[in-house]
Amino acid sequence: MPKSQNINPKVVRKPQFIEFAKIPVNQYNKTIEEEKINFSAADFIRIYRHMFIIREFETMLNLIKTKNEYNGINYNHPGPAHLSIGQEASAVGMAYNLGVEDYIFGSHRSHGEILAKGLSAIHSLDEDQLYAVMKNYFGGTALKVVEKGFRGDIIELAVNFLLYGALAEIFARENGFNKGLGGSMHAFFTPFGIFPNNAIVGGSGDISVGAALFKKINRKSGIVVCNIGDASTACGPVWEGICFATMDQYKTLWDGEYKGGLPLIFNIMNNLYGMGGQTMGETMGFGILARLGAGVNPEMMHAERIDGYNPLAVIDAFRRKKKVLEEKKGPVLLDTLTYRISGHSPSDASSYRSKEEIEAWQKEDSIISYGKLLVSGGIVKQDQLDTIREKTGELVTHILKLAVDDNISPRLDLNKDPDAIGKMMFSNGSVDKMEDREPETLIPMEENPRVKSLKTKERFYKDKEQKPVSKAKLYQLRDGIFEAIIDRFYKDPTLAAWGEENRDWGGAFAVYRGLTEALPYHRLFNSPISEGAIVGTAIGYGMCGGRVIAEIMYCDFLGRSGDEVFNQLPKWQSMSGNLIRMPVVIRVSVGSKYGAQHSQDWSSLTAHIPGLKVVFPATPYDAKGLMNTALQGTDPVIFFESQRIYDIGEMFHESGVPEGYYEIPLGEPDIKRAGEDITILSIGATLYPVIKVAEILQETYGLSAEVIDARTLVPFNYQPVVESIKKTGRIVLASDASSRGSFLKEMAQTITELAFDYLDAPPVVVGSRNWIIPAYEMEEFFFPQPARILDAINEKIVPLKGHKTKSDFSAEKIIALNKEGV
Ligand SMILES: Cc1ncc(C[n+]2csc(CCOP(=O)(O)OP(=O)(O)O)c2C)c(N)n1
Ligand SMILES: [Mg+2]
Repeated sequence: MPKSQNINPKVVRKPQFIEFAKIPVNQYNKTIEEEKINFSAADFIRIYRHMFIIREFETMLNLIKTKNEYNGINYNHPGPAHLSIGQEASAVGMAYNLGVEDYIFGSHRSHGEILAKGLSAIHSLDEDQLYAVMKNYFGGTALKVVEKGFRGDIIELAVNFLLYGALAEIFARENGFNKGLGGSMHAFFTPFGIFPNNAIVGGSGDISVGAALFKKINRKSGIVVCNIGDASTACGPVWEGICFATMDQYKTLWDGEYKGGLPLIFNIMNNLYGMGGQTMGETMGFGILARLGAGVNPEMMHAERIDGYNPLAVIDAFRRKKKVLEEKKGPVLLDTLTYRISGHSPSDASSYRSKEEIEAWQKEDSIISYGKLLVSGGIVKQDQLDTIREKTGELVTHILKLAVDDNISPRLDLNKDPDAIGKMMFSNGSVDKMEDREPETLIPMEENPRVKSLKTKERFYKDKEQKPVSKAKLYQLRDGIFEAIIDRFYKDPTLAAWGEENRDWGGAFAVYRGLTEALPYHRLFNSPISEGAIVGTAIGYGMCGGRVIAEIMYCDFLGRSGDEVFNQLPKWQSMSGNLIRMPVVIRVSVGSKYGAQHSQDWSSLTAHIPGLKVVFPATPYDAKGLMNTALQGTDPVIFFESQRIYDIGEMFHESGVPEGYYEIPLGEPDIKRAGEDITILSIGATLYPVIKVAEILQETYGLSAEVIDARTLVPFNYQPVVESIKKTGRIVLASDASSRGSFLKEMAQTITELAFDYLDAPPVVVGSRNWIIPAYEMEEFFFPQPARILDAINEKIVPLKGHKTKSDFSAEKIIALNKEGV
């Protein structure tokens, strides 16, 4: 508990100076003779070969992109190819000491890193293991291609497999490592510890932290390397990831063997440029990038600049830094200095740098220099190196031939199965626990004070005498969410939860009250105010095999995690060819009373993004059942909770909220009130004003309304809604989201298509106004209130006898408002 760490004013107000230690810059100075202790001749030569394989692979890609031809093979590749010609020593040096249990993450420019890590993995595995990896991957389809007619050992077969899998992926072929759904900027191959590249600059900055957390929390061996570019250090996810990775609590508050820093290296592939912006001297102010470590923690992240043009200097640094991580003193920041001789992309005219500069770096080309070093050190003769180059050219030519042949390497057949990609959007698993071991908890669940107190609560909002239960005795919606979550914590040992004020405080809205007593720090902890990294780390944790609940305190703050929620979380399952799973639940609390930046319902934004499941319960029974299902699943779920109804009791499920475990399938709307004359479909907390509308319709106008609670936005079963409309012929839809572009509009449009023949009037949407949300005292003018919903029904669906309309739903008004943009 941070309470145990007293902050004494006498100490913190004392005058003093902060002292910075020296940051080493290019301090590697071993001779080749000295390195002979560390490397055999075969090792030295293997390093050369790996560098040259990368060089030739990318030279081929460059020629294919610019000339549509390599060694007599013609091909047009319209997709991306961000080449790293010049950076090979950095990639090979980085991967040299890594085993398959060590994970790398990358950027848009990571072909070299993938190949280097793959080649290093091939070297570290024995032949049986290697063959098993290749045979088991997607049924061995890629293996079959490279195995045909191959003569050589398993290691060379695996080299063929690696190059083919990567190239087929770049060319969007089904035999690619990710079925062609990842492509150049997203390719990965987890059996070799190669985790996703990322087309969003800096995207790996927080995801990789989640992977390191997975290793730490689940006591897995291996380290994580986050390979990102120098320009990405200005990106939010990178800074937030660094903050997340360097929190004091790992060293001060986490217990026993969990104490200590994360096993993570931020390896900045510093090629000195973004696309055209020069980081040192133009777009950043750090001068030497390694300086960034200085401000982050007292260890200065063990930052160093290393010469990424010399593979031996990089290997040396990684060997030393791995030790730092083994001593639990991570994370580490490496400024791996390198240079991109190729353009940012093949269309880059290099207008931002001089010819002289490029030539100067070419003169020091790492492969040529390293080759000379080996020759001068008596390790190899020049003709041996020439042979390696020649054979590599033949290998790359062979692989290219295989990858561009439509018969050998077809694409996913979308003519045969037009839904093939759609089927890969979700994994749709149902898994009690992600690993089979005892979950670590602090006390038996029955001894938990909140669990005990919930036993005394009334699980329906009225008692036996039909009197409303007092708030103090009422089982509330927040209790339903709590019960589902604590149950899973005692079931799934990998489950961890984090977010702002998650521990001690009990979650900002008391959903987690009682969890601090139940769980050690490494399973429930407070995060920095880093909404991007809260979600980004959850993504990394999930894709490595852990289940996680991350919390966004207010829906409005989703904007801060926009990239993670829109670009990362939804995409990695399908971009892996549906190989990885993403058991990540993001709890998002929708505010009220706090005005324009703390009360918005953005559920529609998330529902728009393919690859996310979106849930918005409105009752304690639904909240518990849906959270149970979300936590049983293997897909990313955005779980919205309205602050307006956290303390509401169960009003619909007459036997109350069950004490035991039950699931409610995602996607099934629920009829909360049966009726014959008009259907009202609501999302989230709007259920309650809608129920009021149904009562008024019945009592005042003699109309019986059928109220359907959507409960889930994605997936969604329209059948019950269509069945309802078959009876009623009318529908009004309501939710708290601003109506323009909302999910209600999507639903209204789909319903029109599905139920046009049964409708007597168009589906009418009553959302919130297209304004800022005003202060609580004016909220009634913003959110859909019963009167406004009745106005809409009266004006647009069925006249309500004697009803006096206040809101203007006329065509003129709709046109005028849209014209004004409100
Ligand atoms: C968030 C984001 N902004 C901009 C881009 C366009 N872009 C692609 S690469 C790049 C430069 C990245 O530089 P750096 O991080 O140093 O990596 P490098 O390209 O040098 O390997 C830019 C601006 C992008 N892909 N993502
Ligand atoms: Mg760069």
